[in-house]
Amino acid sequence: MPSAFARIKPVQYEGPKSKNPLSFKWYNPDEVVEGKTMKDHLRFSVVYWHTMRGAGADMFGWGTAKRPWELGEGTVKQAQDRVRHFFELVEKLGAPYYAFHDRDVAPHGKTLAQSNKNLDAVVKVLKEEQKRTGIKLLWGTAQLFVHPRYMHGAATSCEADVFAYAAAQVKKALEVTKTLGGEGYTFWGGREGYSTLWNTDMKRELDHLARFLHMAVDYAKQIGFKGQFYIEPKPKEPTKHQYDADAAACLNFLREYGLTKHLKLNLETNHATLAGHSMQHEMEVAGAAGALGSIDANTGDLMLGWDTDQFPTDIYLTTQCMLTMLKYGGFTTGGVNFDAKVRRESFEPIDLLHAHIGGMDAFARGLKIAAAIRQDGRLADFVKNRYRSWDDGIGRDIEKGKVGFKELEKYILKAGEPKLESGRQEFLENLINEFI
Ligand code: XLS
Ligand code: NI
Ligand code: NI
Repeated sequence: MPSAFARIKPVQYEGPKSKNPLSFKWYNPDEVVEGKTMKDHLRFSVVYWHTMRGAGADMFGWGTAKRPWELGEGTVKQAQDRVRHFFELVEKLGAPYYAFHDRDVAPHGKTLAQSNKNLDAVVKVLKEEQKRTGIKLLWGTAQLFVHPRYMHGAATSCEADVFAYAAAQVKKALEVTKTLGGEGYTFWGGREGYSTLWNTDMKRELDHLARFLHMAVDYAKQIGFKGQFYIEPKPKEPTKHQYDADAAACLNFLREYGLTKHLKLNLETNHATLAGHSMQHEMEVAGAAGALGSIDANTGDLMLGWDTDQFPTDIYLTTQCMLTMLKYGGFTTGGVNFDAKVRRESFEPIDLLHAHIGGMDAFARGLKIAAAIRQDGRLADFVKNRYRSWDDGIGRDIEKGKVGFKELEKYILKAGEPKLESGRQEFLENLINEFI
């Protein structure tokens, strides 16, 4: 079978001076940063859904993308062939990981049994290709939002039979993720939300979602799946309100239902901005709770209010991500997963290479800049110094729980008006620019 990427050479690091658009200017997999190779820091992952199945359609127009692997009748055989094109691309990019949904690798069947059979046939090829290339599965997931049966939600559907169907689908998805040695499993709440509260029993739906996640955790134990579970926040799209709205909402949900031990967060940049947050904010919220798991690396367009899922090229963004990631010890099970798609106008397969190369370079640069800022130390020193009043005296007594309101009243009557220092935002912005 002639591959769509046969003429492309493996992408190599050529350094910032190179004019070759199909080379890395910054991503040098074996280069060591803070004691670890770039490859191990960044753990890049390519997604199957946008990369292979994205056709470039939008609500005003048909797909535009030229995709040789989509020419066919949508058979299982075609799905198997598509996998080989995908692995060739990932291999040439030198990305160590990938991620997929059950229904984007294999076609829907008329029955669940048929869908499972289709999936098994494709998983066989995924396994062969993983073995051939050494590329690993970052996480698997089930697509619980495309089929009309999920119109009211999956785990939060008003129909118990839909919950049962979704459970059966996730059961199978967990099994294949385990078979493929997946390092994680992600729950993104596809249609778990509502369009109107007039028809919604929110409390009951949330209880059901928690029940569903507990069942998944139990089943993983039964089959010996040891991968990390993730929940992926998103505030809206496709529903008006998604229950997993942002990192804080997810953490509250996990705590309320006794699930914090079992799930970490998979944060996505464009979802953060839809929630009115920066990606760094979301990562800090997760990191502070010990739940910073993985990231879906993309970006939105500030002029458009949608989940446009563009490839990340903004060095400030990647620097912020990597600063927070390094602060919390780096990725362990997770990675930088490009949940991103090329623009509708970028319709040729080669655009997929430009897109991923740009994203990988932007993150490599962000990593190097973050490491340089940490090595320099002025930023960390500034923050540490800003909180020095808590290191001894009354500050330490408050943190240690040694004093209450009465003691503080007595203290402040004596000490008088507090003395304040500037937050120096502009000074710090200039400092960061020294490194970018
Ligand atoms: C959609 C989500 C989705 C998840 C996987 O907005 O980002 O792609 O990452 O189901
Ligand atoms: Ni995502
Ligand atoms: Ni998204």
